[in-house]
Amino acid sequence: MSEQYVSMWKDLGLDLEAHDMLLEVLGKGYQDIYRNQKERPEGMSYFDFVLSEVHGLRIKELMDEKAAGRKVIGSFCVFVPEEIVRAVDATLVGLCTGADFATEEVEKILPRNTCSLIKSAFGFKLGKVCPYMESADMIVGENTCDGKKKSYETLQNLVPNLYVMDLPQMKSDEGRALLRAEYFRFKEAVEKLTGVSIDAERLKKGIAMVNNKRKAIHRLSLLRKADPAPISGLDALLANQVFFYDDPVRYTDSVNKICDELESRIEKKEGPFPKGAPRILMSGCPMAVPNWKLPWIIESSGGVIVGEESCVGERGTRNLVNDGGNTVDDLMEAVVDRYFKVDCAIFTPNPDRLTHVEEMFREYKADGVIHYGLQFCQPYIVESMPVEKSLEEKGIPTLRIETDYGMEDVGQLKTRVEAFLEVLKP
Ligand code: BJ8
Repeated sequence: MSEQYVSMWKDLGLDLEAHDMLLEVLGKGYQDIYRNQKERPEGMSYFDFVLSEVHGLRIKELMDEKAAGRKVIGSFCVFVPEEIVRAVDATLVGLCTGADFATEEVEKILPRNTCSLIKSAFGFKLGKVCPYMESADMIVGENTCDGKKKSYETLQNLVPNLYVMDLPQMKSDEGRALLRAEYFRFKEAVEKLTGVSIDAERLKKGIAMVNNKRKAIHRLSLLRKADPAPISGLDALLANQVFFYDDPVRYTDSVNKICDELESRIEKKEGPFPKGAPRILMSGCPMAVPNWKLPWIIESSGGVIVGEESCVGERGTRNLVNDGGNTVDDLMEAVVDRYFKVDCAIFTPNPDRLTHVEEMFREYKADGVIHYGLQFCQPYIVESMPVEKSLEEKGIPTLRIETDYGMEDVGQLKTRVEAFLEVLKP
């Protein structure tokens, strides 16, 4: 990324030296993992560009929006409803949580045995290297897992603009009522932040924009049913990750263009992996940029990932908001209905997730499931056991992996993944 952004980063209060280091590591990781793949769809050049400008041009766009009076809202969770943010002409961005940074500093204020995702958010803040966090006018935390919920009490002291959204833990009528009340409270908060009052027309527009984005990425997902899969899991993951950063209209167009290309690849039976390569469904914790470790291990060992049962994947993108209502209240109810279906492991009990993993396994014609749990993530690690049990009862091979953002366990993980892929071979 070029010199032209230095003054912007300085104005945002970034630590330029640390930020340079981060960009260097990110660039190298991207080169090694992404650019070295074979037979990538041409349309992925768009995502190469987005990634190369993720702290540059995209931040410049956000700064331009702010200069024009629009607001930027940062989020850590797919429960933050983008439709409501769009309805006030604000922009929702996912905050950086996919890499270790300033770990020593983080462990002075959070226990060492906190999951990497939470530590990463704090590391980017303490290390002053996340331009998204620094440009946000409001940062939304959500009471999901205990780690996040409690760490927001500490984050409150580090950022001036944290808004905490309460979330239900049970799929009951009371749970839905809580989500509904919280979404109305959030609506009021963003109206206050922006000075824009949401009417039905605005909310409908927001819903349409986000629905279109979800339709496009879901179209891409469905194309991965083909054998050979027309796109690698790494590239599909990247498209899912960029979902949280990019301009939504441009993103939708770019994903649809790739889908057109993938359709013609499917006709020609082309793909980055040979027909018959072991097909993997990933399930578990979300993988934020640049967390590509496990997918890279799987695909460099000859497996192809054909789906992600994850918030950076289908858990985050399945289901659209019904845009048929004509009043703000009707449309808000539809927003609540859509998000209340998200089957995050913070819910108890959470039987829908077990059903979805199995459905996805069958729909994407996978040969096995790899469950990815971040170390110290209680909800997903505890739930990985019933997931494994229910899959194995149906004869579906499953491998449970627990890891973090460090690279120390790459060799060991590779050995386990290779052995699993061997079992899946016909
Ligand atoms: S809806 S998955 S994005 S909460 S990995 S921080 S759960 S200890 S990220 Fe999530 Fe929303 Fe749920 Fe999705 Fe806690 Fe686990 Fe860490 Fe996690």
